Order: sequence, then C-alpha cells, then structure tokens
Amino acid sequence: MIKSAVVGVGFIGEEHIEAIRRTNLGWVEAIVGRDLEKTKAKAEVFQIPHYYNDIQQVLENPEIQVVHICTPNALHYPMVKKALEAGTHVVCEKPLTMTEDEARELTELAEQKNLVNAIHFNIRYYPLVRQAKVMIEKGEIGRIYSVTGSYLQDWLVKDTDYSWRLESAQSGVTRAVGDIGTHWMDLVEYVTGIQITEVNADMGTFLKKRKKPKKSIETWSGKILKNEDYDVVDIDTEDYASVLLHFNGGQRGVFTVNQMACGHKNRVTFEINGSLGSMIWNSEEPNQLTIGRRDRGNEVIIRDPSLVYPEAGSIITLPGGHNEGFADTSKQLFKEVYQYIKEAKPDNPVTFPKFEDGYREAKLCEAIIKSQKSCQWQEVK
Ligand code: SOE
Repeated sequence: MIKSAVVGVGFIGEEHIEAIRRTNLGWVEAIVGRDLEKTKAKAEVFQIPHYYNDIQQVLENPEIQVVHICTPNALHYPMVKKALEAGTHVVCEKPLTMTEDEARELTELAEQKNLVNAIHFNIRYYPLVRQAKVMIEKGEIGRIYSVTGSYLQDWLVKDTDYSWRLESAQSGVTRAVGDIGTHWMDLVEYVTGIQITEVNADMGTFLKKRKKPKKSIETWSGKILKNEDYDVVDIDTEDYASVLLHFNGGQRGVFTVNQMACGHKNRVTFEINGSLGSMIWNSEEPNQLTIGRRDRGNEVIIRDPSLVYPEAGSIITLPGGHNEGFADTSKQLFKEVYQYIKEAKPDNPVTFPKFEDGYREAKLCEAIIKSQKSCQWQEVK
C-alpha cells in the first residue's frame, strides 16, 4: 500500500479519502485540517491513524509518499510547493493555482524534482468520456466542426448560499469559469484532441451581495441559518459566463457555465459535431453516450466493459447495468496515479492529468478574464 495524506477535509477532501481507499493501492495515513479539534473528529470517523493542523508534520514523515491537496484554492500554491520541495508526490485539486505564473512555477518544479504530479480533473474518468476520446482518435465521427456544451449547477441560487468559493481572495478572480469552466475546457480538449486558441467571454454576477454566515460552512453542506447569523457582503466573482471559442483546426465552439441554474445540480454536457457523426454526453446520465448519425439511426452506447474499447474498459469496475458515477471517477484517476507510483518506471505512459494540464487551464482562465475586460477576442498564449 502507498501511504498518503489528505490536506483539507471538507466535501472534496472526504471524497479523496474514500476514493484512495477504494483503489486498493493507497492507504490514508494522515489528514491535515485548519482546526485541530474538527480534524481529530474526522480522523475518528474515518479511522485514520494521524491528524495534524500543519502540512509540515506530514512532510516530515518519510513513509508518506503522496499528499492530496484539497484546501481552498488560495492554499494550493504554497502547499504544493512545500510538498514538492520536501520530495513528496502530489495530487492537487483543481484549479492548480490562482494565477498562470504560479501554475507554471509548480509545473516546472515538479518536473525538475522528478515527482509524480496529478490534478483532479476527475470528469475525464467517466468511462464513456474515454470511449468518446478513443472513438474520435479512430476517426469514427470524422472531421470535427464544432464543440458546444455547458456546466450548470444550482447550489448558489439563493443569496443565503455561501462558500469560500465566492471570495476572490480564496478562490481566484474567476469563480464559475475557474471552478467548473476549467473542468469543461479540460474535458473537451481531452476528448477531441484539439486546442482552444482564442476566446471571447461574457461574464455576469447576478447577486452582487450575499449573506455570509458568521461561521464558515462546508461546500454542499446545505445548512439553514437564521437572519442574525449572517453579514451582508459584496460579491466580486462571476455566477455565470458564456465563452465563444476558436480551436486550432478552425473548429468553432461555445460553452456556458452557471452556478445559478435551478434544477441542474451538477450537470456537465458536451456535444461534438463531426463530418460523420455527433457525440452527445452529460454527467448526470454518465453511463450512456449518444452518437448522432445523418444517414442511419442514432446509436446509444452504454457503459458495459464488454461493449467499449479496452482503454475505456480499463476504468470500469462493474458489469453493465451496475451503474458507476461521480465517486468512481476519482477512484479510477487515483488508481492510475498510484499504479504509476508503485511501478516507478518513468518511461511508463502517463494516462492521468498532470500539472501541465492545470497550467493550461490557468492560461485559458487568464485569456477569458482579459477578454471579459477588453470586450474582445483574446488569444490563448
Ligand atoms: C463546486 O462547484 C464543485 O464542488 C466543484 O469544485 C467540483 O469540481 C465539482 O465536481 C462539483 O462542484
């Protein structure tokens, strides 16, 4: 078992703990949280041997080979840097950092130190996403013309909905694009193999003021508080964005992100239109992929290991009809990372998303922000 530590134990940190365990390759030796009492309580619930309130204590333990950074975004850069400098492999939540410069620095540092570096772009690990990628590589939908889609949520619809993600100091200057737009852009570049070269963005903040709970609450915890429990604060990050896209082969595209879209809990969709067919997928029904055809009936591919390409089959655990979902994506991603660490052969192909993919997203975010400010198309450098 590869010993690991999870730093930050909110909603997504807990997901990491569970997913690491389900790989059958990793063992969670320690967790790190801001508040020692709360972290102790979580360590007891999850039966984890050690708990700390400082990452340094984890980095001093030579048995811990990997750290998972699941803190608010502002802490990714200093935490990842410390971990790499201490010679520890890192799995980081997205976005990698809050700025392009920080992302470049961490990407270079990880390469210099020859350490395994992964970023949690888990949506790549829905098996039919990988199936779509392989089908495109084999030319099954022909020449790609356009790529469209969205990432919609409703957990920030009310002015009483609050999270550290709303604050630019903790999450970065872009929220909806940085949090869920990065997932979408990573996903479509991964699946299609084409790259976004220019962006034209329109971003909006519907609620300019929100009620901030006097005590911090975890993302998705859905706590109901009373009026006197809040302070009214200004919001400086976007709820919504639509971004027009140009790709490197002349393809066109557009995506919308919206964290105030009632009824959509956490729905990523893409539609890829090619000369021989279209591909349509959404994360709320992840176990089916629609292939649209012009000259014959459309097809629906289902998530069944015996019916997909081996590359997609390799990230399926259960037989067809035994549905897998969100929690399985992290398990499959970590399985590939931990297997790579275990085999320790640098020439093995890297199948998981790396810091360079996080750096790519940082560049895309910077271009989107510039485009919003200038009201013009912006090149992605
Ligand atoms: C919050 O918007 C969030 O938790 C994202 O940060 C995750 O990446 C996504 O999976 C669900 O929503």
